[in-house]
Amino acid sequence: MENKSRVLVVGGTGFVGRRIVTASLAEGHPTYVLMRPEIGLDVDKLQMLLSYKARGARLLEASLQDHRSLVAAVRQVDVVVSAMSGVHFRSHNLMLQLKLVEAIKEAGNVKRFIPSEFGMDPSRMGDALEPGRVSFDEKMEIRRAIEEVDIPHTYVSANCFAAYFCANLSQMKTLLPPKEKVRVYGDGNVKVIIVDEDDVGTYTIKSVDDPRTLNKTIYLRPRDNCLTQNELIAKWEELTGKCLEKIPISGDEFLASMKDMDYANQVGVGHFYHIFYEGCLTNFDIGDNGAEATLLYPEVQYTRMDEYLKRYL
Ligand code: NDP
Ligand code: GEC
Repeated sequence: MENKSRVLVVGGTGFVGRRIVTASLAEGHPTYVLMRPEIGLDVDKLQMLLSYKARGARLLEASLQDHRSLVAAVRQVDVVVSAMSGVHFRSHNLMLQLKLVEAIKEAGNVKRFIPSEFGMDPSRMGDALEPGRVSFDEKMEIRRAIEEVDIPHTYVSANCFAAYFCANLSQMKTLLPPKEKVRVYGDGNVKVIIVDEDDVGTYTIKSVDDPRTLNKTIYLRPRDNCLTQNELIAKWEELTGKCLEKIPISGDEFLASMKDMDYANQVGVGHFYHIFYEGCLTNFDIGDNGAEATLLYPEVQYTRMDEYLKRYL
């Protein structure tokens, strides 16, 4: 335990953050979780933080709005992982990370910073559609702030979280499996990558003190989870023994559906379009500035999607 990096998780009660905390504890890192006074009466958040403490984590009280408190928190650790919200139907707050970058800069001791990304590679999304592009633009702005002051970093490109893309067979506006009909994007043969969110936590934590990931992007590409929508649908049909009616939807038709949606779902349509029509997760090779997580950490037994789907039966 002595030679393990001390890890601070910011956004530790969030959807990805809680998995990063769990992975950090499991890996034996001295684990610190930011406790924000702004949580107020959010009893669920506080209970979650207390459960981390019971499992051996240390809670550090600090606010992103209070520079001194943040610097004091950051000074106690070697690694900072941010999992701040970046999903528009939750409380999108990525730009607050600039406060964290300022604190890390002043503290001067942090050996690795992992900003909140965990999705598509924003550096490849320069031509992304409005309004969804805002989150990529914001993630790039955070990258610029990090690189400008030479903070050692790792960017995690986690592809599609299974909770949002797997059991719903990649249908929007629901997280549950469709019962009769499934909308198929184009010919349904574009390769996408779906990752169990627990594995996102595991690979992220594996990378934090790895010299091979210093100032690089790690891409999570579990081989068996590189799937087309048709292959995903077939897995569910196999598990249920039931055949679904497939309704193909052209790219133009899908994009046109944006106009009747609220803002958060307009963002979603853009993201789905880039993933399922343009193939933005798989249409490139990982270059010298990147590394593939399952090759770096072959010891991790990642979850396959047929296994993940079983919990929805
Ligand atoms: P959540 O919506 O669960 O929020 C995470 C945390 O953000 C919260 O727990 C909270 O921290 C913090 N937060 C929210 N609002 C504020 C605020 N006003 N001030 C300070 N902190 C705040 O985030 P997700 O886990 O959904 O998203 C994390 C990342 O993962 C994002 O970058 C997102 O884009 C990405 N993502 C990728 C997906 C994919 O399929 N690849 C799917 C979903 C997300 P605290 O714990 O301190 O309260
Ligand atoms: C795969 O990369 C990302 C995915 C990313 O870089 C950032 C955010 C996400 C997704 O997490 C959930 C959101 C968002 C993209 O679209 C998802 C979504 C799912 C939005 C609206 C919906 O109705 C929806 O239904 C499942």
